[in-house]
Amino acid sequence: MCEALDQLFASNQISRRPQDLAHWGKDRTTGFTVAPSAVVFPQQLSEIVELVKLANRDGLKLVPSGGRTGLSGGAVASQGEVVVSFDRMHRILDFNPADRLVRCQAGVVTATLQNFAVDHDLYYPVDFASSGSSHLGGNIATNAGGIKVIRYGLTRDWIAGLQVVTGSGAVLECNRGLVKNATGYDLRHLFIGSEGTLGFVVEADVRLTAAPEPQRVMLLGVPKFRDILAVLGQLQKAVSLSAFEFFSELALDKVRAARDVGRPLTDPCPFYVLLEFDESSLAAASHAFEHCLAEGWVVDGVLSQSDAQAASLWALREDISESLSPFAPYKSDISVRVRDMPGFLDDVNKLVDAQYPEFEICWYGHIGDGNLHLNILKPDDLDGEAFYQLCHAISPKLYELVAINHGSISAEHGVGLLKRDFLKYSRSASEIDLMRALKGVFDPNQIMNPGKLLV
Ligand code: S2G
Ligand code: ZN
Repeated sequence: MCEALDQLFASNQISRRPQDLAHWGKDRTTGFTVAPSAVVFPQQLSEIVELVKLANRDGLKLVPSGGRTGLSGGAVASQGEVVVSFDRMHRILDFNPADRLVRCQAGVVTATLQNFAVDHDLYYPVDFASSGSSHLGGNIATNAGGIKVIRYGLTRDWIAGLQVVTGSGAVLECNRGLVKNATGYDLRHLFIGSEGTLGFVVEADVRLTAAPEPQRVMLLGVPKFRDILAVLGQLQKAVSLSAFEFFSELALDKVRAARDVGRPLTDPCPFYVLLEFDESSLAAASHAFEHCLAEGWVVDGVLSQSDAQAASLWALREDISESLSPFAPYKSDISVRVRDMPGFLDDVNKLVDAQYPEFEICWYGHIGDGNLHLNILKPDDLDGEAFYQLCHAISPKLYELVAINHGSISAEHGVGLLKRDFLKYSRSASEIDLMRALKGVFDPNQIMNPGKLLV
């Protein structure tokens, strides 16, 4: 046990209680051992700096922990690491309307930031199902995407400044909220998406934008997977989409069962598209819908008539993840360029049908930005470990298809522990070597989130 930790943190800022280690030592990923040696709750920058220096001196390994909503094991401590929770660094420190910048501690919950923006007649557009629990620091660590990427981009696009503590204890103030800054490498963008392997994100300058005009939601029934892209093309020509999501009938079944809600359309349909757009372009959206209907790409549809109805339609999509979790799904979070989607979809479907004839396969995701979530549901009669091994063993075939399409084996959930062995399907050997070299520059003693992203 490291006594130095107890000198650095007050007794109420450190725990070795088994229930605390079990709680803070993991995220939402299943299948990995959870075995931290301690969890600490820093409350200020100086404690993090001293902790990093202590870790370098005494060989401690540190795992950053935010909202613990991760899905690739990025915040799992399985080998005696010290979990560093940002639960107590959760304040919004400053807001400047002239710059539309909010200075946040890493532990600010995403939804808190979203609500802060609304209270100041502005908008923070990065949104996803777990925003009520996820921390801004974790969103930055994985460059979180979510449901509005098609119009607003990803977390990376909204971070104007970052305060980080590197793995060697240096404090960096990256970019300081500037719009323009042409003074060399933008280190901010190295830390965004680094999954806690280069250092800690401590504070961020977050950009806000003008609130969108009122939005309308359409939910369409699409019989054929590949026609979803024809519908996307038609709608994109007609309106400015703020979201273009899809999900399968099986996903809807699981949400309906979990939430006890009715069908959105009269009859079942193999796939559904949920799209959102500016109310002012309703006529154009309706015209595009009629065209899709005439082409047979769509067989039915519903248009939100109220905010409440829009929210209930969105819930059918956003509740999928939670509704599937009782089935311990083996998750894939893959992306290809939208132009490559049709052929990729065909190939993946052929693979999935051939490889998993006996498994229930659940499709959903952000097809508008090329991101598919493929969840293989664990059969009741199959042991979890056996199921995981079976799926993990077949993953290379799926990732071969991703590689052929120059896609990503992890579109938004990060690599963490779960996808680490498959990084080579998306990144070249020279890229991986350079990432290892960068890790050595920022974290020379390999104390930061060991085993995640890079082996
Ligand atoms: C989504 C949420 C996490 C999951 O619903 O878009 O990113 O379960 C997912 O896949
Ligand atoms: Zn997603």
